[in-house]
Amino acid sequence: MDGEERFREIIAADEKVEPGDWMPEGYRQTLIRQIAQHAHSEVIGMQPEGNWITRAPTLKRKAILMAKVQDEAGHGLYLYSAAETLGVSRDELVRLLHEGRQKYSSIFNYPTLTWADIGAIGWLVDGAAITNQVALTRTSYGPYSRAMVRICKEESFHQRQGYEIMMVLARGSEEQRAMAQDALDRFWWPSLMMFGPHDSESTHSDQSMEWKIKPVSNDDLRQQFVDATVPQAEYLGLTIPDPDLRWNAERGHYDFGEIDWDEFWRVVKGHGPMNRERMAHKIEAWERGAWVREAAVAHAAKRTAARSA
Ligand code: BYC
Repeated sequence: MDGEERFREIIAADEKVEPGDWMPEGYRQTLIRQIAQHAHSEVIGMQPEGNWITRAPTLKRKAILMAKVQDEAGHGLYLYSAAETLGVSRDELVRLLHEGRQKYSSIFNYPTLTWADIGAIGWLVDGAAITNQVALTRTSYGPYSRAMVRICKEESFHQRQGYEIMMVLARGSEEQRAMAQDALDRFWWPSLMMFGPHDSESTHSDQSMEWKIKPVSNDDLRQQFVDATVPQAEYLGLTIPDPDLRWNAERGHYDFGEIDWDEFWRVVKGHGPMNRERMAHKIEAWERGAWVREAAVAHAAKRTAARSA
């Protein structure tokens, strides 16, 4: 059986494509693009929450937030490693990001103005991320799928810690409730945007679904997220900022209003509230950390030389 035939058989049988297997060049490039974008999102995603580490209201909250932000760095590492199995180096991917030739998730271009935003990010942003990533555990590329399994376990802790922050605020003073509502108002629509454009507008969906890189479509995942999240908002006693949101008994799903797609594309194209700041900070941190990477490489080389002596 030739490579192409074997590849088709693996996809049809819902088995995993592994790094040594033959794969179409388009499949490899699509995975590199998506996994790199995912990795960059995890790393840039440390910034909005990192912003609150020094200001978390208690020592316990600070320790939890530090652990969460550290987890995101770890997720970035798993994902860069998964991308490297496709024959591209992490340095190259970082360079492409810094040159603006690869993307990261639109959601991280919004500011975190209050402590409640940390709750909203855990609840909504990690909640949206889990919805997407649980589906991706079934992706056809083995290393990406396995990275997702581990990441989802950690994300579910992240989601709960965010929801718990929201619960405390929603049951707190009037001022705290108002903070929680304000965070929901600002993060609701950007969270729905995380799932990408409508299926009809999505450039890559048809091919990615045929290759089973994407097991579920953008719109179906967004609907899943809305259906799961509305009852959680009701439990908190908070109002989702969408006048068109209502249960549709016929469909068995919530109907919801239209996303502001102009805003989405503006943010994706680099003109969101925090795009410039996020990238400037990322590049500065990369440059400041050069000596650490150089020292690690020199140390590894010394150890290899010592072992072979
Ligand atoms: N933001 O054809 P489409 C986390 C782009 S981090 C920016 O549907 P695709 C966390 C898309 O790239 C978790 N760009 O694309 C971390 C494409 O542009 P190009 C992040 C977006 O790839 C820290 C164009 O629009 N999760 O959880 O088939 C703290 C057309 O879109 C976005 C992932 O990265 C967007 N939202 O589907 C807290 C999940 N949406 O490349 C939490 C992995 C679309 O042609 N990624 N674009 O120039 C995916 O599942 C898919 O890539 C997407 C998009 C569903 C996002």
